[in-house]
Amino acid sequence: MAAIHNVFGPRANVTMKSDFGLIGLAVMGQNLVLNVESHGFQVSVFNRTTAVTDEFVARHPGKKLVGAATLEAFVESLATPRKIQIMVKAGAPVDAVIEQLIPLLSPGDIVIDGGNSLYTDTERRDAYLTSKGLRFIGAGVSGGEEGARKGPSIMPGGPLSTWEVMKPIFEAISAKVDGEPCVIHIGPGGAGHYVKMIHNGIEYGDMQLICEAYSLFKAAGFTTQEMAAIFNQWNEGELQSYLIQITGKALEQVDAETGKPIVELILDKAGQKGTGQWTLLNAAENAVVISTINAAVEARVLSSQKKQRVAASKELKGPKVDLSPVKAQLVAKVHDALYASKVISYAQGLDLMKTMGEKKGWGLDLGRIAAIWRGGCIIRARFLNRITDAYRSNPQLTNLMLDPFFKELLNRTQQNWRETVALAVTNGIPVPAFSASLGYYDSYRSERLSANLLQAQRDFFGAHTYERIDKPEGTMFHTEWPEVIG
Ligand code: NBP
Repeated sequence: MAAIHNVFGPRANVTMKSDFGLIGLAVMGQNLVLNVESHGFQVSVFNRTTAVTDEFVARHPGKKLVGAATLEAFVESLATPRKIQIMVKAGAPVDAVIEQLIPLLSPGDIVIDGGNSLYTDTERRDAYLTSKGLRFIGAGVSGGEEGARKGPSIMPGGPLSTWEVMKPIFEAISAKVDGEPCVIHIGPGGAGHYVKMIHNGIEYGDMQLICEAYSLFKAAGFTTQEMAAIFNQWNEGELQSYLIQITGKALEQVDAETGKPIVELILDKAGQKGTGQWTLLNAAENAVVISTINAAVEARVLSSQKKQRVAASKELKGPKVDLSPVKAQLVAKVHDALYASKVISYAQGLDLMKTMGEKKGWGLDLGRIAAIWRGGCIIRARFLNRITDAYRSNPQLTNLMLDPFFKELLNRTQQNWRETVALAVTNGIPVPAFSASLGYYDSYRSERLSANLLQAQRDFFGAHTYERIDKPEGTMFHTEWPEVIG
């Protein structure tokens, strides 16, 4: 028989089957295992590199962990129907693990992919595993290392009947807010991973907006400690959120070697793993505007072009930065710009989820989705309660901006928001997400846009026709435009 390492003693519990199995003991996998185990479940673990399994099990003596050196031993150690969560690097590794598992499993066993998989991959895997008589759940798990250990927000997609089997474990290990678990059945197929993708897109937006606030404060001459105090104070108010909280803490952190704020020593090149770009592609495919998230993804791209930026900084001119006349009012102005832009970012993300949910027939409940983001995940924030309330009072809400609470918020903050964007533009400070959000807001609230001229242009060069404001809707017209030579 293949090796099974059991912390209870040589053979004491080998016959006792585990409630749950997890494959992939990197940072997320290890922490999820400890979380599941801490709720009274016995967990079997497997990692491609066996030394990692050995080391992990050895580091946690006395816990109900069963470490397996082979997949065969791992599968054999689980109670049926088996519940196996894969937490390996997204992409080809997930398919590789599934291929290895299939011959070892029995009909009705459940495979859960808890990584950041592309929802279309999840749909493909769902169909494949179903054709093999197996059950599949594609679950987005948010909250990073800490969330995985203490309670993540979980977004599972798949058949309702499979969710019912997994519900006790998922509800036990998820974060809780006001006694409610931060996990619901999102919908069938790829719905869970899709919603996790949107969550990540919104996370990109939130992070970029905070960084733009920081760049304005920095340009105005606030010290890093003063900025930390601003974010700490904001975390006590309407903007209270995990990302504001960690921003304050990050700004406070001093480098042991130099005594300088660590943030000021970190190279300004942002990384990304792809979920933001997936969100952009999906928005483009569905003709939904997510300009704030778009700006956030593109800001990371431009940041990564450090060498080009350094060269351009010596060639391309900007204005002289002088925010001193407004420094005293800047905190209040930027606060409102951040809050309003954040609302726009969520409005856009929710619009995309609504559009895709309807197209795919997923039956997404946007209010309940916002509710499970209140705890455990990176975008957890006080104002998510307001989104839940908005969709509870009007499940058909066309756009979050039109909910009474958010409408009042935007009406109240828009002047400071405009002034912040104007100050940034006048001083040459890039605020692509603040300004993209404002552009969306102003476009959305415009009764008449400049698309009349655009339609004229289209009809001019391509005879694409147009409608008229003084004729019935749907009646198309074409003008014989003058010929243009040269
Ligand atoms: P990684 O994404 O860094 O993946 C490392 C794990 O994948 C290791 O256990 C590794 O085994 C295993 N693996 C690889 Br790589 N290729 C494999 C293959 N062909 N067959 C079997 N195993 C393979 O781990 P992570 O950061 O814990 O993330 C796990 C998943 O959770 C990812 O999808 C990630 O996007 C998602 N996620 C991560 C976070 C986070 O904060 N890190 C948050 C939310 C979601 P080895 O030890 O043998 O190399």
